Amino acid sequence: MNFQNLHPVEDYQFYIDLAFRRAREGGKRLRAKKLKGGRLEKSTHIELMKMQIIADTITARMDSIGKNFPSINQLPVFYQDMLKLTLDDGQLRKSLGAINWLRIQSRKLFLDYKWKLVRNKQFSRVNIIRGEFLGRISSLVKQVKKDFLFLEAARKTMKGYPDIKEMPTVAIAGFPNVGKTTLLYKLTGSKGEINSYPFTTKGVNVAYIGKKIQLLDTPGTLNRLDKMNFIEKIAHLAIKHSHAVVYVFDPTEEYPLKRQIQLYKLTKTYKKPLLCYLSKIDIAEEEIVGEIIKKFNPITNYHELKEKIKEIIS
Ligand SMILES: Nc1nc2c(ncn2[C@@H]2O[C@H](COP(=O)(O)OP(=O)(O)O)[C@@H](O)[C@H]2O)c(=O)[nH]1
Ligand SMILES: [Mg+2]
Repeated sequence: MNFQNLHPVEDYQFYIDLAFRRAREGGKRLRAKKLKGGRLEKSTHIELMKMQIIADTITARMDSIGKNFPSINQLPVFYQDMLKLTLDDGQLRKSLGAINWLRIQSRKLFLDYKWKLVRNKQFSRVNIIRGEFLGRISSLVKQVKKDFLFLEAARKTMKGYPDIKEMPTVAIAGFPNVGKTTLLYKLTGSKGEINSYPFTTKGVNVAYIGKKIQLLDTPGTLNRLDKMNFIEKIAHLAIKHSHAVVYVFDPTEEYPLKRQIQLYKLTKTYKKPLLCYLSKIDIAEEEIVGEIIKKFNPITNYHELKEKIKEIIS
Protein backbone atom coordinates (compact mmCIF):
# COMPACT_ATOMS: atom_id res chain seq x y z
CA MET A 1 0.00 0.00 0.00
CA ASN A 2 1.20 3.42 -0.82
CA PHE A 3 -0.25 6.54 0.75
CA GLN A 4 2.25 8.92 -0.78
CA ASN A 5 -0.13 9.99 -3.52
CA LEU A 6 -3.25 10.88 -1.55
CA HIS A 7 -4.47 14.23 -2.85
CA PRO A 8 -4.66 17.14 -0.43
CA VAL A 9 -8.03 17.97 1.08
CA GLU A 10 -8.71 21.70 1.02
CA ASP A 11 -10.70 23.74 3.52
CA TYR A 12 -14.43 24.27 3.04
CA GLN A 13 -14.06 27.80 1.68
CA PHE A 14 -11.90 26.51 -1.16
CA TYR A 15 -14.69 24.29 -2.44
CA ILE A 16 -17.30 27.04 -2.16
CA ASP A 17 -15.04 29.51 -3.98
CA LEU A 18 -14.19 26.99 -6.67
CA ALA A 19 -17.83 26.09 -7.33
CA PHE A 20 -19.01 29.71 -7.33
CA ARG A 21 -16.19 30.81 -9.62
CA ARG A 22 -16.98 28.09 -12.13
CA ALA A 23 -20.64 29.08 -12.01
CA ARG A 24 -19.81 32.72 -12.69
CA GLU A 25 -17.64 31.73 -15.64
CA GLY A 26 -20.36 29.43 -16.95
CA GLY A 27 -22.92 32.22 -16.56
CA LYS A 28 -20.72 34.61 -18.54
CA ARG A 29 -20.32 32.12 -21.34
CA LEU A 30 -24.07 31.62 -21.51
CA ARG A 31 -24.83 35.34 -21.51
CA ALA A 32 -22.44 35.82 -24.41
CA LYS A 33 -24.57 33.48 -26.47
CA LYS A 34 -27.84 34.67 -27.96
CA LEU A 35 -30.46 32.88 -25.87
CA LYS A 36 -34.01 32.53 -27.07
CA GLY A 37 -37.08 33.64 -25.15
CA GLY A 38 -38.09 36.47 -22.88
CA ARG A 39 -36.13 37.79 -19.92
CA LEU A 40 -37.73 35.37 -17.44
CA GLU A 41 -36.85 32.41 -19.62
CA LYS A 42 -33.32 33.61 -20.28
CA SER A 43 -32.66 34.42 -16.67
CA THR A 44 -34.09 31.10 -15.49
CA HIS A 45 -31.96 29.24 -17.98
CA ILE A 46 -28.76 30.99 -16.89
CA GLU A 47 -29.37 30.63 -13.16
CA LEU A 48 -30.31 26.99 -13.57
CA MET A 49 -27.04 26.33 -15.35
CA LYS A 50 -25.10 28.15 -12.66
CA MET A 51 -26.77 26.16 -9.88
CA GLN A 52 -26.05 22.99 -11.76
CA ILE A 53 -22.36 23.88 -12.12
CA ILE A 54 -22.14 24.57 -8.38
CA ALA A 55 -23.81 21.31 -7.43
CA ASP A 56 -21.78 19.33 -9.97
CA THR A 57 -18.52 20.84 -8.77
CA ILE A 58 -19.23 20.05 -5.12
CA THR A 59 -20.49 16.57 -5.94
CA ALA A 60 -17.49 15.74 -8.11
CA ARG A 61 -14.99 17.04 -5.57
CA MET A 62 -16.61 15.12 -2.71
CA ASP A 63 -16.71 12.03 -4.86
CA SER A 64 -13.01 12.29 -5.55
CA ILE A 65 -12.17 12.80 -1.87
CA GLY A 66 -14.18 9.68 -1.03
CA LYS A 67 -12.47 7.62 -3.71
CA ASN A 68 -9.05 9.00 -2.93
CA PHE A 69 -9.03 7.68 0.63
CA PRO A 70 -8.75 3.92 0.92
CA SER A 71 -11.75 2.14 2.29
CA ILE A 72 -10.73 1.26 5.81
CA ASN A 73 -12.29 -2.19 5.99
CA GLN A 74 -10.49 -3.32 2.88
CA LEU A 75 -7.05 -2.28 4.06
CA PRO A 76 -4.50 -4.90 5.06
CA VAL A 77 -4.58 -5.45 8.85
CA PHE A 78 -1.21 -3.78 9.23
CA TYR A 79 -2.63 -0.49 7.96
CA GLN A 80 -5.86 -0.85 9.92
CA ASP A 81 -3.71 -1.15 13.04
CA MET A 82 -1.60 1.73 11.87
CA LEU A 83 -4.70 3.92 11.55
CA LYS A 84 -5.87 2.97 15.03
CA LEU A 85 -2.48 3.72 16.49
CA THR A 86 -1.67 6.97 14.71
CA LEU A 87 -5.03 8.69 14.35
CA ASP A 88 -8.67 8.51 15.39
CA ASP A 89 -9.92 5.88 12.95
CA GLY A 90 -13.51 6.28 14.16
CA GLN A 91 -13.33 9.95 13.27
CA LEU A 92 -11.83 9.04 9.90
CA ARG A 93 -14.88 6.92 9.16
CA LYS A 94 -17.20 9.69 10.33
CA SER A 95 -15.45 12.36 8.29
CA LEU A 96 -15.51 10.24 5.15
CA GLY A 97 -19.20 9.66 5.87
CA ALA A 98 -19.76 13.41 6.20
CA ILE A 99 -18.12 14.04 2.84
CA ASN A 100 -20.42 11.47 1.26
CA TRP A 101 -23.39 13.12 3.00
CA LEU A 102 -22.42 16.46 1.46
CA ARG A 103 -22.18 14.86 -1.96
CA ILE A 104 -25.71 13.51 -1.69
CA GLN A 105 -27.18 16.65 -0.12
CA SER A 106 -25.74 18.93 -2.81
CA ARG A 107 -27.43 16.90 -5.49
CA LYS A 108 -30.74 16.90 -3.59
CA LEU A 109 -30.60 20.61 -2.95
CA PHE A 110 -29.98 21.28 -6.61
CA LEU A 111 -32.99 19.19 -7.61
CA ASP A 112 -35.20 21.07 -5.12
CA TYR A 113 -34.13 24.43 -6.43
CA LYS A 114 -34.27 23.36 -10.03
CA TRP A 115 -37.90 22.57 -9.44
CA LYS A 116 -38.46 25.91 -7.71
CA LEU A 117 -36.90 27.82 -10.60
CA VAL A 118 -38.74 25.92 -13.29
CA ARG A 119 -42.12 26.57 -11.63
CA ASN A 120 -41.38 30.23 -10.95
CA LYS A 121 -43.32 32.71 -13.06
CA GLN A 122 -41.90 35.99 -11.76
CA PHE A 123 -38.74 37.50 -13.15
CA SER A 124 -38.02 39.30 -9.87
CA ARG A 125 -37.99 35.99 -7.99
CA VAL A 126 -35.25 34.36 -10.07
CA ASN A 127 -32.46 36.11 -8.20
CA ILE A 128 -34.12 35.46 -4.87
CA ILE A 129 -34.32 31.74 -5.54
CA ARG A 130 -30.73 31.69 -6.80
CA GLY A 131 -29.61 33.58 -3.67
CA GLU A 132 -31.36 31.10 -1.41
CA PHE A 133 -29.68 28.22 -3.19
CA LEU A 134 -26.23 29.80 -2.82
CA GLY A 135 -26.82 30.38 0.88
CA ARG A 136 -28.03 26.88 1.50
CA ILE A 137 -25.32 25.11 -0.43
CA SER A 138 -22.66 27.22 1.29
CA SER A 139 -24.08 26.25 4.63
CA LEU A 140 -24.08 22.56 3.67
CA VAL A 141 -20.40 22.75 2.76
CA LYS A 142 -19.66 24.65 5.94
CA GLN A 143 -21.30 21.96 8.00
CA VAL A 144 -18.46 19.57 7.20
CA LYS A 145 -15.76 22.19 7.78
CA LYS A 146 -14.17 20.15 10.56
CA ASP A 147 -14.21 17.00 8.47
CA PHE A 148 -12.15 18.66 5.73
CA LEU A 149 -9.61 19.69 8.35
CA PHE A 150 -9.55 16.25 9.94
CA LEU A 151 -9.12 14.50 6.60
CA GLU A 152 -6.26 16.75 5.59
CA ALA A 153 -4.49 16.08 8.89
CA ALA A 154 -5.14 12.35 8.45
CA ARG A 155 -3.76 12.46 4.93
CA LYS A 156 -0.55 14.05 6.17
CA THR A 157 -0.16 11.34 8.79
CA MET A 158 -0.92 8.58 6.29
CA LYS A 159 1.62 9.97 3.86
CA GLY A 160 4.27 8.93 6.37
CA TYR A 161 3.19 5.29 6.40
CA PRO A 162 5.76 2.98 4.90
CA ASP A 163 4.85 1.04 1.78
CA ILE A 164 4.64 -2.46 3.18
CA LYS A 165 3.48 -5.40 1.16
CA GLU A 166 1.57 -8.42 2.38
CA MET A 167 4.30 -11.04 2.23
CA PRO A 168 6.66 -12.86 4.59
CA THR A 169 8.29 -10.08 6.58
CA VAL A 170 11.23 -9.84 8.93
CA ALA A 171 11.75 -6.85 11.20
CA ILE A 172 15.18 -5.66 12.25
CA ALA A 173 15.02 -4.28 15.77
CA GLY A 174 17.45 -2.60 18.13
CA PHE A 175 18.51 0.78 19.46
CA PRO A 176 19.39 3.64 17.11
CA ASN A 177 22.88 3.49 15.58
CA VAL A 178 23.49 -0.16 16.40
CA GLY A 179 23.81 -0.98 12.69
CA LYS A 180 20.30 -1.97 11.58
CA THR A 181 20.29 -0.06 8.30
CA THR A 182 23.82 -1.20 7.51
CA LEU A 183 22.65 -4.77 8.07
CA LEU A 184 19.63 -4.20 5.85
CA TYR A 185 21.96 -3.10 3.03
CA LYS A 186 24.16 -6.12 3.55
CA LEU A 187 21.25 -8.57 3.55
CA THR A 188 19.49 -7.12 0.53
CA GLY A 189 22.35 -5.90 -1.65
CA SER A 190 21.81 -2.74 -3.62
CA LYS A 191 21.37 0.45 -1.69
CA GLY A 192 19.19 1.84 -4.44
CA GLU A 193 16.41 -0.65 -3.90
CA ILE A 194 15.72 0.43 -0.35
CA ASN A 195 12.70 2.62 0.12
CA SER A 196 13.04 5.09 2.90
CA TYR A 197 10.12 6.83 4.57
CA PRO A 198 11.16 9.83 6.57
CA PHE A 199 8.87 10.59 9.49
CA THR A 200 10.62 12.98 11.73
CA THR A 201 14.36 12.74 11.37
CA LYS A 202 14.28 8.99 11.36
CA GLY A 203 12.81 6.60 8.84
CA VAL A 204 11.48 3.13 8.23
CA ASN A 205 13.39 1.31 5.54
CA VAL A 206 11.86 -1.45 3.48
CA ALA A 207 13.93 -3.80 1.33
CA TYR A 208 13.65 -7.25 -0.14
CA ILE A 209 15.65 -10.44 -0.20
CA GLY A 210 14.79 -11.63 -3.69
CA LYS A 211 11.07 -11.46 -4.35
CA LYS A 212 9.93 -13.49 -1.37
CA ILE A 213 11.12 -11.83 1.83
CA GLN A 214 10.43 -8.31 3.00
CA LEU A 215 12.76 -6.69 5.51
CA LEU A 216 11.76 -3.77 7.69
CA ASP A 217 14.36 -1.69 9.41
CA THR A 218 12.53 -0.29 12.41
CA PRO A 219 13.96 2.85 13.92
CA GLY A 220 13.52 3.98 17.46
CA THR A 221 13.35 2.44 20.84
CA LEU A 222 10.20 1.00 22.29
CA ASN A 223 8.55 2.55 25.28
CA ARG A 224 5.36 1.47 26.93
CA LEU A 225 2.57 1.39 24.38
CA ASP A 226 0.84 4.46 25.83
CA LYS A 227 4.07 6.44 25.85
CA MET A 228 5.29 5.61 22.38
CA ASN A 229 5.91 8.38 19.93
CA PHE A 230 4.74 8.07 16.33
CA ILE A 231 7.90 6.39 15.12
CA GLU A 232 7.91 3.92 17.98
CA LYS A 233 4.33 3.00 17.20
CA ILE A 234 5.35 2.18 13.64
CA ALA A 235 8.25 0.11 14.93
CA HIS A 236 5.88 -1.71 17.29
CA LEU A 237 3.47 -2.54 14.47
CA ALA A 238 6.26 -3.55 12.12
CA ILE A 239 7.41 -6.11 14.67
CA LYS A 240 3.87 -7.18 15.53
CA HIS A 241 3.07 -7.90 11.89
CA SER A 242 6.40 -9.51 11.03
CA HIS A 243 6.93 -13.23 10.83
CA ALA A 244 10.32 -13.07 12.47
CA VAL A 245 12.62 -10.55 14.11
CA VAL A 246 16.35 -9.91 13.96
CA TYR A 247 17.62 -8.18 17.07
CA VAL A 248 20.88 -6.29 16.62
CA PHE A 249 23.35 -6.05 19.51
CA ASP A 250 26.01 -3.36 19.34
CA PRO A 251 29.20 -4.28 21.24
CA THR A 252 30.57 -0.73 21.02
CA GLU A 253 27.89 0.13 23.55
CA GLU A 254 26.52 3.34 22.11
CA TYR A 255 23.77 2.15 24.39
CA PRO A 256 24.91 0.27 27.50
CA LEU A 257 24.65 -3.48 27.14
CA LYS A 258 22.23 -3.54 30.05
CA ARG A 259 19.72 -1.42 28.15
CA GLN A 260 20.27 -3.43 24.98
CA ILE A 261 19.42 -6.57 26.94
CA GLN A 262 16.26 -4.92 28.31
CA LEU A 263 15.14 -4.06 24.81
CA TYR A 264 16.01 -7.57 23.67
CA LYS A 265 13.76 -8.98 26.39
CA LEU A 266 10.98 -6.63 25.37
CA THR A 267 11.38 -7.72 21.75
CA LYS A 268 11.05 -11.33 22.90
CA THR A 269 7.58 -10.60 24.29
CA TYR A 270 6.23 -10.34 20.74
CA LYS A 271 6.68 -14.12 20.64
CA LYS A 272 8.09 -14.18 17.12
CA PRO A 273 10.99 -16.32 15.96
CA LEU A 274 13.92 -14.18 17.09
CA LEU A 275 17.44 -14.15 15.68
CA CYS A 276 20.29 -12.22 17.31
CA TYR A 277 22.90 -10.47 15.25
CA LEU A 278 26.08 -8.89 16.56
CA SER A 279 27.29 -5.87 14.59
CA LYS A 280 30.56 -3.95 14.66
CA ILE A 281 32.76 -6.82 15.83
CA ASP A 282 35.52 -5.32 13.68
CA ILE A 283 35.79 -2.29 15.96
CA ALA A 284 34.56 -3.57 19.33
CA GLU A 285 36.53 -4.71 22.34
CA GLU A 286 37.02 -8.45 22.49
CA GLU A 287 35.85 -8.71 26.05
CA ILE A 288 32.37 -7.37 25.46
CA VAL A 289 32.04 -9.26 22.17
CA GLY A 290 32.86 -12.40 24.15
CA GLU A 291 30.29 -11.54 26.79
CA ILE A 292 27.47 -11.07 24.27
CA ILE A 293 28.43 -14.23 22.39
CA LYS A 294 28.41 -16.19 25.62
CA LYS A 295 25.00 -14.90 26.72
CA PHE A 296 23.08 -14.73 23.46
CA ASN A 297 25.01 -16.75 20.90
CA PRO A 298 24.36 -14.15 18.18
CA ILE A 299 25.11 -14.58 14.50
CA THR A 300 28.09 -12.45 13.50
CA ASN A 301 28.14 -13.06 9.78
CA TYR A 302 25.40 -11.64 7.60
CA HIS A 303 25.63 -14.43 5.01
CA GLU A 304 24.82 -16.89 7.74
CA LEU A 305 22.02 -14.63 9.01
CA LYS A 306 20.51 -14.48 5.53
CA GLU A 307 20.44 -18.27 5.32
CA LYS A 308 18.81 -18.49 8.77
CA ILE A 309 16.15 -15.97 7.73
CA LYS A 310 15.37 -17.96 4.59
CA GLU A 311 15.10 -21.13 6.71
CA ILE A 312 12.65 -19.52 9.15
CA ILE A 313 10.51 -17.99 6.42
CA SER A 314 10.25 -21.05 4.19
N1 LIG B 1 32.80 -0.66 11.81
C1 LIG B 1 31.51 -0.94 11.68
N2 LIG B 1 30.64 0.06 11.65
C2 LIG B 1 29.32 -0.24 11.51
C3 LIG B 1 28.86 -1.57 11.42
N3 LIG B 1 27.51 -1.55 11.32
C4 LIG B 1 27.15 -0.25 11.35
N4 LIG B 1 28.23 0.54 11.46
C5 LIG B 1 28.25 2.00 11.55
O1 LIG B 1 27.46 2.44 12.65
C6 LIG B 1 26.74 3.61 12.35
C7 LIG B 1 25.25 3.38 12.56
O2 LIG B 1 24.82 2.39 11.64
P1 LIG B 1 23.32 2.33 11.08
O3 LIG B 1 23.26 1.14 10.22
O4 LIG B 1 22.95 3.64 10.49
O5 LIG B 1 22.54 2.12 12.43
P2 LIG B 1 20.95 2.11 12.68
O6 LIG B 1 20.62 3.42 13.30
O7 LIG B 1 20.71 1.00 13.65
O8 LIG B 1 20.27 1.90 11.37
C8 LIG B 1 27.09 3.93 10.91
O9 LIG B 1 28.08 4.93 10.90
C9 LIG B 1 27.60 2.64 10.35
O10 LIG B 1 28.54 2.85 9.32
C10 LIG B 1 29.84 -2.63 11.46
O11 LIG B 1 29.54 -3.83 11.39
N5 LIG B 1 31.14 -2.25 11.59
MG1 LIG C 1 18.83 3.22 10.54
